[in-house]
Amino acid sequence: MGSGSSRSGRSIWEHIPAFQTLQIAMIGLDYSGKTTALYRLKFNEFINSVPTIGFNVEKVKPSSGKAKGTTFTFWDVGGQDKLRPLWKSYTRGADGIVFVVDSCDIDKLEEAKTELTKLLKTQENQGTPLIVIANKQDLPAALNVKEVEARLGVADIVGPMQLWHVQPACAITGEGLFEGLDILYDMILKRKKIAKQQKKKR
Ligand SMILES: Nc1nc2c(ncn2[C@@H]2O[C@H](COP(=O)(O)OP(=O)(O)OP(=O)(O)O)[C@@H](O)[C@H]2O)c(=O)[nH]1
Ligand SMILES: [Mg+2]
Repeated sequence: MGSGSSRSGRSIWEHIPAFQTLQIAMIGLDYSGKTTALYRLKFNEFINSVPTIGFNVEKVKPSSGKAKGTTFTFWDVGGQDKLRPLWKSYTRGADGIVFVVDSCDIDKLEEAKTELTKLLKTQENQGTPLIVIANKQDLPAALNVKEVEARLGVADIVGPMQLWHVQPACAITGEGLFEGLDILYDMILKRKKIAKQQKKKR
């Protein structure tokens, strides 16, 4: 086995080594469903949440999918107005950003766009893989994933090299959440691979 290979025989750049924990900042406006999503990912059950004042932190280890065996530390930060200035302390240095939106609330989507734009303007967030969770897809009033993507104008506000994806989900049932996590994992791997190649070139 050559250098750069793990015990499984795969290149270490095809998965995250078991000893490495990925840091994920989960943000978004209040009432979008972040804490509901966090507990669904952690315990695989619905837990009724109250508005988060401050943050919640949980380790999540998927038992299937591409990210199986990888440990993610999820930082779920409260989304109320007065808490939003704190977001950047969590996104700084994160391996991935999860931005949760309520797909039913058109006014709040506009506000979410403003906040996401502010956040992505920060140089240090521009390269971080981003997954937008178009949450509450179970509700009849929910905009579909394409409409959410268009209203947020994600393509126009991400950094030039930023990897991103918009994932439809329902945090109550968990539908779409682990698929989203797998996609985020893939983007994080891709980014690490690119960073390694660039380092080699120098
Ligand atoms: N129908 C439906 N309701 C949801 C979904 N996800 C969350 N909710 C509900 O939305 C409300 C807000 O959910 P939270 O998870 O507390 O929202 P949050 O983003 O953590 O809010 P803050 O902590 O204030 O930032 C709760 O009543 C949840 O039960 C969903 O996918 N579908
Ligand atoms: Mg919360």
